[in-house]
Amino acid sequence: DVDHEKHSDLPFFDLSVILKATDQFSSSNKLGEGGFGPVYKGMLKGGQEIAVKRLSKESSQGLDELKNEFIFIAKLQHRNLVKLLGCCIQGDESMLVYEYMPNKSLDVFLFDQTKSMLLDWQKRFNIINGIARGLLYLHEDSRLRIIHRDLKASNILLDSEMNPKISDFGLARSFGGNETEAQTRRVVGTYGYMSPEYAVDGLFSVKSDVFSFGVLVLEIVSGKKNRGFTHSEHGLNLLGHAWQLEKEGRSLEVADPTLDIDFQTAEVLRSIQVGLLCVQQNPEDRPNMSSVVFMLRNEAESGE
Ligand code: ACK
Repeated sequence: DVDHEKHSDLPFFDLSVILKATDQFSSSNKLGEGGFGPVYKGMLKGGQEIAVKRLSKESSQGLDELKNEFIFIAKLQHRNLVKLLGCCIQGDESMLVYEYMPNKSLDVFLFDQTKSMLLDWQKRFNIINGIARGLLYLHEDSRLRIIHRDLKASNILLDSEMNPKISDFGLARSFGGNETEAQTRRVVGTYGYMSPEYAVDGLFSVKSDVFSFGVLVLEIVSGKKNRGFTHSEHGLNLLGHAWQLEKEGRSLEVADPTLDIDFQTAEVLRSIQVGLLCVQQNPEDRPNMSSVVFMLRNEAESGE
């Protein structure tokens, strides 16, 4: 498996190194607020740029989430997962240190009018594919078998070439053996991306991640944020629109029609169809991630 390389020696950074790299967590270095605390940009002595997730002291659930993230992500290496460089636990400071992603999150790109123009269809399709592969690795690699549980546009980071990397493993859970489904009383995640069975009954499985992935796909194709349980309706509108345009022999501009995007019909239709399959009400009707990757790849290769 070329995507997988083992994390052999994950370093423990000295607090003084991190303080220096982040300019003592100065406010001008702050990237934003993450699940369990603020995230700062920094630079190591050798020039490598880093992002430091610092546990905020008010966050009671935070330490659990930080540990959870460390335990899970330390085991993983894949080109579509954000890379953990190490951690720093000293005194009352707990931090995780990541490679810095210069293009921030997909959320920022997708829903900002000027930035979204930079996302042509090729890039969008590459992002959809990358997320699918990262998720497939989490779900089906026998060493991992991880459910992310909080897949959403703001948890997808973009590298300098606009390749997507899944981040934020604070809520991830692993499932062992034959176990495919679990239930929780504390429903955590993000409304709009949550599958109905998870939002209503707290039931989660790989299929709840598949649902969130479907929402993401429809958002990436349409450039529009989804809210609530109207995804399939939204997706069907898109699909109908795309087919209509195709019949009329016009180029597809499924996203904002004011954007001048050169859409490739087959890939757009395929992506919308995959998105729609993923957001079906019944978890058993949704495909697993290997089918998703297969369906997407099929089209990408025959389209070339
Ligand atoms: O959407 P953003 O700009 O990208 O705001 C969030 C914020 O920190 C809280 O999660 C950003 N962020 C998180 N990890 C990284 C990273 N490795 N590189 C760059 N930005 C990051 C994220």
